[in-house]
Amino acid sequence: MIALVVLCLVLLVCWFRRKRSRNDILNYPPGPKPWPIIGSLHLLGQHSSPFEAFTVLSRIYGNIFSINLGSTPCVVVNNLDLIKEVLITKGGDFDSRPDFIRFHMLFGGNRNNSLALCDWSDLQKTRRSIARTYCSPRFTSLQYDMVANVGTDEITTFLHEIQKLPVNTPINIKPLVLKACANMFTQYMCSTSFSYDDEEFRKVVRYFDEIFWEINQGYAVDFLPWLLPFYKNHMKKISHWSSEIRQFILGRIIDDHRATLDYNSPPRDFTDALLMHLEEDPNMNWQHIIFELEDFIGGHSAVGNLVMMTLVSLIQHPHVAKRVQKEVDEITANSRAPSLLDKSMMPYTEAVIWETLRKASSPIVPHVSSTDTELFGFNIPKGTMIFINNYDLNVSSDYWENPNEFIPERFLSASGNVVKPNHFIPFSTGKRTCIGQRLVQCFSFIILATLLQKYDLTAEGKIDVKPGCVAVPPDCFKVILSPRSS
Ligand code: HEM
Ligand SMILES: *[C@@H]1O[C@H](CO)[C@@H](O)[C@H](O)[C@H]1NC(C)=O
Ligand SMILES: CC(=O)N[C@H]1CO[C@H](CO)[C@@H](O)[C@@H]1O
Repeated sequence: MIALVVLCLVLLVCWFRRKRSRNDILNYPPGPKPWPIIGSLHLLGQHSSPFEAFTVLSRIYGNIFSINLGSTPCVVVNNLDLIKEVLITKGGDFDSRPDFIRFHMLFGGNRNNSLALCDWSDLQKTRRSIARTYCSPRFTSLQYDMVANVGTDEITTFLHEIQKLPVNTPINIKPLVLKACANMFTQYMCSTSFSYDDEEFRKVVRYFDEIFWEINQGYAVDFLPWLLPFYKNHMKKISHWSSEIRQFILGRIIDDHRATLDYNSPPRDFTDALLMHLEEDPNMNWQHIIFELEDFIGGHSAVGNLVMMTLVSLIQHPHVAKRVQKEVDEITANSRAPSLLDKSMMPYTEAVIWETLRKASSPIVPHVSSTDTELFGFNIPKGTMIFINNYDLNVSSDYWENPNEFIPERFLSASGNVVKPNHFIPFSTGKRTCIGQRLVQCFSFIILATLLQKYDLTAEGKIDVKPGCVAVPPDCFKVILSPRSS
């Protein structure tokens, strides 16, 4: 008890000290007056997503405002000009990431091990450049063809597995979708895939998905680190997931690869490229390789969850599903399976994925200023957390016609090509933009086109998805698959 009181006093003192120091800053962005200890966290609690709260607050304080979350000073930017300033023009001043304890737990005790959650460094530059060739394969490149082949092979297995499940009754399809995605990723990046019945594989795919959900959640402890003792079990669970994943990747993927690596031939895949780089670059160590591979293989959960989100869109909008089916029927003449190479001729299907991403408007991982800087005349000290409110970019009627409706056609030009407006940045932009976006588009397309070619999709009752989030919970809604009659 005494300890608690002392703790509170210390926190209060810190709070007053900090408040004074932030008040001393000239031209700091305006914002709500923080409460002791919790800052303005309570203002977020009243909304279904923090980004909804940010949008509401921006109507009061303007497009750039400050807010203290716990003891962390944050600035929220809400319009396209400001967002581009943070991500592109001044990208170098805002290239750090938040220092949440959870992020360290997920990556072997140091978030710098993670590509997405580390601060910027020369190492990060190197890691991004190795990843680019493989994880952002360009149309018509060797890698793109590999992605197409891997997709086609895996989808055959996936359909086979689906056919083992009952039709016309609600089934738990997410684990299958995730396993298909995981195999596409491991086959493409590591030339290895796993049986759907493999118990270790099943477990690791589940852990990856738990982590993906976890990263997409906000927790009070992120901003109130002194709550940590109450999260002890949670943190233990997180490090358990990630250490199991690490063992799997080492034991079932890397060991084999290393044994068969031929330094005199071109790399067979991403894993080879990483291992070869280890020999050449003194700044790269064994840990970095494992973590980088783990990060990228983990990308499959993002794809799987996006596929699930898109299934929700299709179930909620049967006329959209019908149009996708029409497109896939026409392109395949009902005589073969769709493949990645059909994508450029199936703009509507692609537009459905973009529209799903728009509606989900998943938040961009927060950035942190790595130096004292300024934004449109406001001073931003080093260490300020910057929230990019891309939720506003998706909801605002300044940017979209009928923003609340699901209209894939908004991404189609008059001549039927896919067009994305400049203000649509679901993968962010600039120095720390998403590296996996091309793989996302390729693999999600293949899975969705294949499912829709074979099945009508429905669900029992209404499906609820969390707003402002591209993740669905590890245990989520069920889907009814009915073989198409025509
Ligand atoms: C639905 C799918 C996905 C969405 C919506 C998405 C979106 C994003 C966003 C918004 C960022 C933050 C960029 C920034 O801070 O400016 C990001 C970063 C990143 N993404 Fe993705 N992503 C997806 C899938 C993937 C996949 C499949 C991979 C890997 C194959 C991947 C790899 C990365 C990496 C490595 C970063 C960190 C880059 C850095 O901080 O330097 N993402 N992603
Ligand atoms: C992470 O990397 C940055 C940039 O290199 C460095 O300043 C920081 O101290 C590192 N953090 C940890 C916890 O190692
Ligand atoms: C206009 C529009 O589509 N708004 C959506 C933006 O994203 C949030 C979060 O997912 C949705 O709730 C809105 O409907």
